[in-house]
Parts: sequence; structure tokens; C-alpha cells
Amino acid sequence: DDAADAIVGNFAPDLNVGDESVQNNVVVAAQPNEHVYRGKLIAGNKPSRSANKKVPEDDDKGVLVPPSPPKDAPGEMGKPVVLPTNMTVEMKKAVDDGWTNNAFNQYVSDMISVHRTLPDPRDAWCKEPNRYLENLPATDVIICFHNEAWSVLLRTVHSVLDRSPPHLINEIILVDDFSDMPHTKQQLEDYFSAYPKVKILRAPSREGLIRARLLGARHATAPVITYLDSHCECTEGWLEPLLDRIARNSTTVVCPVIDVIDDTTLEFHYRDSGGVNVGGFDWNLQFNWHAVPERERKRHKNSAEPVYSPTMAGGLFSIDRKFFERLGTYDSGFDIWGGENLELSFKTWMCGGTLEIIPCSHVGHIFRKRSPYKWRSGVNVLKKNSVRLAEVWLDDYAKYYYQRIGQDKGDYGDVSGRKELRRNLGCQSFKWYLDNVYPELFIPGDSVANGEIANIYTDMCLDSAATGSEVQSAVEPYPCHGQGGNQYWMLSKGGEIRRDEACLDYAGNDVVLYPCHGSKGNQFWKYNQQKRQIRHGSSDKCLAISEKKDKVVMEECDSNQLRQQWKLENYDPS
Ligand code: UD2
Ligand code: MN
Repeated sequence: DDAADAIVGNFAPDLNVGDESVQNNVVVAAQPNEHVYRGKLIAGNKPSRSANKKVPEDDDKGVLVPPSPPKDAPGEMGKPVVLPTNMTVEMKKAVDDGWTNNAFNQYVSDMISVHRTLPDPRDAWCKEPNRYLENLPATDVIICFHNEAWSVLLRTVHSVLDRSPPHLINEIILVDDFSDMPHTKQQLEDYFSAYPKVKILRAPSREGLIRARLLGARHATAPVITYLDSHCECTEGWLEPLLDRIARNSTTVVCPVIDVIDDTTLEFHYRDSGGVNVGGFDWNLQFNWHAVPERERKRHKNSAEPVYSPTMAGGLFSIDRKFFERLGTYDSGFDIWGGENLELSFKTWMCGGTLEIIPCSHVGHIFRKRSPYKWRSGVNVLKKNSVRLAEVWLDDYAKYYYQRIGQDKGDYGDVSGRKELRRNLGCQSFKWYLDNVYPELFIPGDSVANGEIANIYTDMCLDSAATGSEVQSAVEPYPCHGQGGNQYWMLSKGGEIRRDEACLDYAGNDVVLYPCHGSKGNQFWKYNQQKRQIRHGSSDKCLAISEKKDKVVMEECDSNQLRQQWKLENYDPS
């Protein structure tokens, strides 16, 4: 039902272009004094225009000379902005509204210049002479947004314009995914009419970020496509190291280091090269971060060199446009949010490319603790996307994801076109990917049991809502529900009871989940199938449910005690 669907799988830049309201901006006029947006002024802040004044330009390359905010203005050099504790009632309401609408502190963002300065986070290695090729390909920068805050969106765009060599930016394509905030309408067009490189595309209905990206890609003409989220800030020299890798090999897909812009203070925290992480995923098909593995460290002399990454976070990367097209871009059946990052990661590696994180390139991103916008009602969008992904790319390993979702795949639509794409590309197997690209990943099939751990006496299961490997999280008894998820566990050959990177751990107090350390001790458990006991290594106690049936506890082992008896799903010690 949507135009974007028609473009999937390949690029057809000439298709339907006329149907969308493309703003080919011309320089009309503007007064680039937009750098001081203060507090609640911003909501109704209209960009000032004066019809006949020409915008200052850099050598007619269409790039404005950025206004430079005063050094002591809020947030300069990436410094935090802390609001006073004695706010007026109006101010407090404005702050709260900002949080409600955006899931970050919009009020603080509005106080900061849209041209604010940032520290230069680059390692000296990055700035050595002749580090990058002289003739780099230009890129289009595609930024999709659904109801992004005005000051944040503008700062994203200005950070690209202000900190990229003009000749390397062909166009900035803003894709409005059917926003309904007032400032995303005419005000946005008026504002960017002063910036000829900025083009605005409007999705005719809510597409979700994946189809919105495809819509943008259809209008891209530069040799390289760069995607950014709509709440980013590019730092000095972010672009050249990305384009350099693609110039050297067009099948290399590259991601900048993603620095954290604090959601409360907008402080820019950057990671130095030593702290760079690479991407992974777990069997719930969630993306996660890891330290650079030893085998990868060994490949490098300097920690600022590009590092291989099994996956990408998804929002910020550059890719050769033709290579993206060859890989079949994204699955347009992916709705709203999620899954596309792993799809692109897997097929990049499996179908002849490489995925790298480039420590010389830094872009900040506001990480949020919740999603501020509406998803679809009545469908589990993320699960649907993930099932499509698993069906097409995971081969037999898909079963591990299905165990996590209690085998309930739901209606995931038609994936035959995507399977055909994979066949035509002649890609490697998922096993090849795991063996060669992500050997660190724990494979559920290498475990002696997987599924629920049910207490015989109570029909309660070991349950933990922890996701990822938070440092210490509770494990509790909960009625068995048979749907995997929080009750899905694996008993590894090494005696760990684990889910992804989190291991059941007992250090004398509560039974908790702790990041797996692989050295047995407090994380070592032994199952005796006859006695149905789970005996703990270092304490020699047995796992039990408390008499009140409300806690997971450790007790002296007693083979007559039913509260100490457990059934492990799919237990097979052979
Ligand atoms: C991460 C990625 C994001 C995407 C997502 C998985 C980073 C820093 N971010 O989530 O880019 O890969 O994982 O899908 O790697 N948007 C729309 N339409 C929608 C929903 C979102 O245009 O229906 C826009 C949104 O305004 C934003 C971008 O898509 O600019 C990403 O959304 P997000 O910021 O909510 O995702 P994030 O960073 O949690
Ligand atoms: Mn984001």
C-alpha cells in the first residue's frame, strides 16, 4: 500500500520521484543567527528570514560559514548543561513536556546552539599526513526522522555541514516519516530553504525507519550513502576516514564510533580508541556491544586502526551505494524499528563484504531509555522483523531464536523474495559467519540443556527479566509460562546456567545473574538427573525454592527435599 514498498531490493532512482514532495532548495535568504535558542522560546521559534539577503557561502559550494557561538554559551565544547533546581512552575512544565515528547531533555537541547563546538576526539594516528586517500568519493547523508525535536534535528544537520569538507557532501536528504509535530512542516522547509544541499522528502504515510531509509536511498545519487539518526552530532574529521575505507574497497561497510550524548545534560562523552567496542548480538536477536576481542586486537599495531565488527548498531554508517543495492538494501517488510541492523550486518559479511568500526570517526548520538513515538498497535513489530530475519539468514540456527519466543513465530508475511535474493547472491552459510566472524558467540546447541528450569514441587520456573549482561540482577521463581523469554536458560558444557552473556551466580547471598566469566567458581553448577538436584560448585549447596515459594535460595543438599528438585528442559548430557 505504500510507495516505498515498490522500491525494495534494488535502486530505481527514477521511480515515482514526482509523487513525493521533494524540496529542491534554493538559496533564498536567511540570517544565520539561529545559534542561540533558549529554553521555552524554541517551541514557537520561527527561523528568521529576510528576503533579499544572500547567505554567506563557502566558495559557492553551497555551504554556509557557520556562525560561531560565544565560547561560554551553554553546551559549548560538549559540556553538560545542568538546569537549576529552583525552576519556576512554567519552566518545570516545559522541561517535563520536553521529556515526554522526546525521551530526552529537549529543554536543555533548546538552550544549546545548533552550531555548538565539540572537542576533537581523534587519536593522533588519525591526523598523520597522507592517512587518507586524496580523491575520496562524495556521499549523500540520509537522515530519517519521526517527530524529532527541532533543535536536535537542526544540530544534526548543521554538524554535518559544519564539520565535513563541502566537496564530500553531495546532499543531505531529510526523510520525514510522517511526523505531526508542527515544526516538522513548513517551518522546516523555510529553515532549510537557505541550505541548497538539504533536501526534504515526505513519506506519504508512516513507513517506519527502514522503509523511510529506503525512500531516502531512492533519491541518492552520490557514490556513497551515509545514514545518521536524527539526534546525532558529527565531530571534526568524522567523514574522511569513513569514505577512505570505501574508496579503497567498495565492499567495506563502515561505522563511526558512536559517542554518547547524555539524554539529560546533552554532554558529549567521547570514547578514546582504547575504549572502542564492536557489535555482537544475542539469541533474542538483540544487538549488543563487546570489547574488541583478542584475536582482533592482534591484527593491529595501533588501536585507532579500523576494526572488524560482527554487527553494526544500525543507525550510523556509510556504504557504497552500488554495493548496498547489490546486497538488496533492506527487507522492506521490516516495519517501524529493529532487525535491519542485523540483516545488513549478516549479509555484508556473508555475501562478500566486511564491516568495520572506524575509531578515527566519531559521531555522537542521544541514546534514549524508551521509545518516544507510537509503534503499531496489535502487532509485535520487533518480533515480526526478527522472524523475517531469522527465516532468511539464520539457516538451522533460527531455531535458537524460536526457542526464545516460545516457538510462536506469528504472521511474518512473505519472505520468498528475500530468500531468492540470498540464493542469487551466492552467500556463505550462517555457520560460516559464526565460525569466522563471530566465534565468541555462545551457541545454545553447545549446551547440555536449554529451555525452562522448572521446580518440581511448585511448578515455578527460574525467571529473570534481566536483558544483556547487567552487572547484577535478580533471579526469581515465577509460574512457568512455556514462552521462553525470561525463563529461557542454557546449561553449558562448562557448568554455567546462562542466558546470552549472563550467568547464574552465587557468592553466599542471593542467587543473581552476573556477566559470565568462564572460570567456574561461583558460576559452576552440576545437575544430577536422578536426584534432580542442581548443586553449586564453590558452596556445595543446592538450588531451591524458599518455603514461601517466593525466592530462589541455596540450601544444604537434601535428596528428600522436593523444593530442591528441578527439571531441565531438553536435558541431554551426551
Ligand atoms: C538503533 C539505531 C537505529 C536503528 C535501530 C534499529 C543507532 C545509534 N541507532 O536504535 O538507527 O538501527 O537501532 O532499528 O545505531 N524513525 C523513523 N520512523 C519510525 C521510527 C524511527 O523515521 O517509525 C527514525 C527516528 O526518528 C531516528 C531513527 O529512525 O532518527 C532511529 O530511531 P531511534 O533513534 O528510535 O532508534 P535507536 O537509536 O533506539
Ligand atoms: Mn537513535
